[in-house]
Amino acid sequence: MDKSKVDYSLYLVTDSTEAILGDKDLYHVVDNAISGGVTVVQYRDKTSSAGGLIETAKRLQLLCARHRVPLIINDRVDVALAVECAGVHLGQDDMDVSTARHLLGPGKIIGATVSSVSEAFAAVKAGADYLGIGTLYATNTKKDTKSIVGIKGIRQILHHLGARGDEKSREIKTVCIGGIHKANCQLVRYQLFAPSIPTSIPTKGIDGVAVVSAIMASPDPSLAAQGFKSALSSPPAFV
Ligand code: TZP
Ligand code: MG
Repeated sequence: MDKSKVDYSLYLVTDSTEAILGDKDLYHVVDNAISGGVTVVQYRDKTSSAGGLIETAKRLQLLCARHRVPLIINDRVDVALAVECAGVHLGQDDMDVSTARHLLGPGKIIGATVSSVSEAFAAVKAGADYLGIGTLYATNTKKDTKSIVGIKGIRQILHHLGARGDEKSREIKTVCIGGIHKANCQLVRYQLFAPSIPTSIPTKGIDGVAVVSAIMASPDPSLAAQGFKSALSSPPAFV
């Protein structure tokens, strides 16, 4: 995998809880979601033991490798190393990005959750490959979310990365997360994907949307992913 070529446009974060996955099979859902157009998969599981995480991650890694879609492990550098997947996603309370980089080496993807301009610059400096910016909208999927940054907050972070940063900040990949559904993703696209205010200042658009429930809880994850793909690639109907 060449990490510089990863397409972040539709980033699926898994959730195995009853409230979201229900009685569906995790692998079946992920397989269908990839068939529908998901471009990155993050395995996020807050309850399994290390052994359980590794077992599931190994199966997901086989599945994702078959589709040539990168698998990222949430929180756990040790699990990412054990299953030799594409990389890891770290929150502000997880292992710090520079230590993870030291352990994983230059070829693995490291993503970092950020909610502010200062966190974004710190993650870039520490060697992150992409930023998960959020929480965009309040969501039942993550009730302990630190801050709701909204469209305005995300635009501010993107603007600072694009205008004030060095080359690494300007080029870092970004996805937004939190409360994104098919119905609002065109608006998100319109407001965040391309800098919509004409300006001479070099600013940045977002590279993708990260979603949990809109795909994982769907009775038809493939159709749900296809819905995102078409919403993200067609111009919004309301402009
Ligand atoms: N981090 C910030 S919000 C969130 C995570 C993992 C959950 C987003 O879930 P959903 O169902 O797409 O709103
Ligand atoms: Mg975490």
